Amino acid sequence: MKNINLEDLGFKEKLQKHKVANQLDSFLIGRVILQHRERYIVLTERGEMESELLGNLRYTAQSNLDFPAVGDWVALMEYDINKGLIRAVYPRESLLVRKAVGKKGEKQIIASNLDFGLIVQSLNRDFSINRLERYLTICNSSSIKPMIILSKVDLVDDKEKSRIISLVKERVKNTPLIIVSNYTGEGLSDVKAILEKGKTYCLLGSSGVGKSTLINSITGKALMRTDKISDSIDRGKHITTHRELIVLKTGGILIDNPGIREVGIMDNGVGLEKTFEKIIDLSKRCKFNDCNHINTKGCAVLKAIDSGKLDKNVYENYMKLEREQEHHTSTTFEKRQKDKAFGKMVKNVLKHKRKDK
Ligand SMILES: Nc1nc2c(ncn2[C@@H]2O[C@H](COP(=O)(O)OP(=O)(O)OP(=O)(O)O)[C@@H](O)[C@H]2O)c(=O)[nH]1
Ligand SMILES: [Mg+2]
Ligand SMILES: [Zn+2]
Repeated sequence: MKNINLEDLGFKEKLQKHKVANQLDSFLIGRVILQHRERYIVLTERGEMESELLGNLRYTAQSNLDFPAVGDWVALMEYDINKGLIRAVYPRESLLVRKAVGKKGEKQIIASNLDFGLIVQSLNRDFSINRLERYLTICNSSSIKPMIILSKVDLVDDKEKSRIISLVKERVKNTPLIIVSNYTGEGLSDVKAILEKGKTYCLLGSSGVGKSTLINSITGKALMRTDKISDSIDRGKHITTHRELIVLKTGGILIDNPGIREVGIMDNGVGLEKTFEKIIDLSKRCKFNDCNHINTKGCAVLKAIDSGKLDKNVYENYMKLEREQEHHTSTTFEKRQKDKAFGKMVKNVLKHKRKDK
């Protein structure tokens, strides 16, 4: 099969420059299409290579962000037929991250070098406007263009369908919206039409919304495993277990993703600013310099809520995400220093106490 051309894989001129400037000429270049713990499948012009990391890469890595991820371009050498050793990760054009589950302040890579995030929610029961804004925030903070796909339209009536569509249009501006059904085929041609050659699209959304089925419908092949049983059984189960990059014959690169249960945001501020532009504009117009926009009398944001110019639900979701961002990102390093200092103080106090006795 694999006579892949690097342009179809999303290769950009910048990579070539980096290759020359960093003495990576003697290495092959490829893109990570699948990761399974420390094994990577890298697609190159010579085909797929099952690859591992060279020691240097492993030992110099400072955090999990330094390891290759699906979507990364890497420099590698073929040490045996279709076996590779990865020497370096090329600089990333974009990186989609979320908060690592259960780990405070730690980021987890979703995928890299993405152009678009395809946020999928199913119209029947997964739909949540607040969660949608959460996904938009993580896309916006990494300069990845979001697109919204509402799936399983075959499962809702017209009334419910239009209710959700108007809600989305009201809350989310300037973002393409496509309604699909993998069962009836509705909207599939619209999805195909947005996919451009050489551009990378990452599917994002909860488990069971039909991400993998959508890839299968688009390619017309059963490439991805999807759920065979009724999705009302065993809701907690993930069907897709790892990320995988698929190059479409018709152009475009899709990354399938296991359903995300907790979309913890790790924003640099840009994501929230872009997603909640209206609130940011209002807060800039607020006459108080140090306003918290929570309970100050005469606050421009609060006035807008009172007059109905700003939806209270939007405001509440913004505040929630903003608090979350503060909590996770008010530099982890600073926090650690603080905790350490605090820890020392406690220890000293305890020592003194003991002496006193
Ligand atoms: N009614 C209906 N069911 C669908 C549609 N698309 C997918 N399904 C069903 O939804 C279930 C889950 O589909 P998947 O494609 O595996 O979902 P997923 O988003 O990839 O799930 P994870 O891999 O766990 O993240 C399967 O039973 C599909 O047959 C659709 O358009 N309409
Ligand atoms: Mg799946
Ligand atoms: Zn204010």
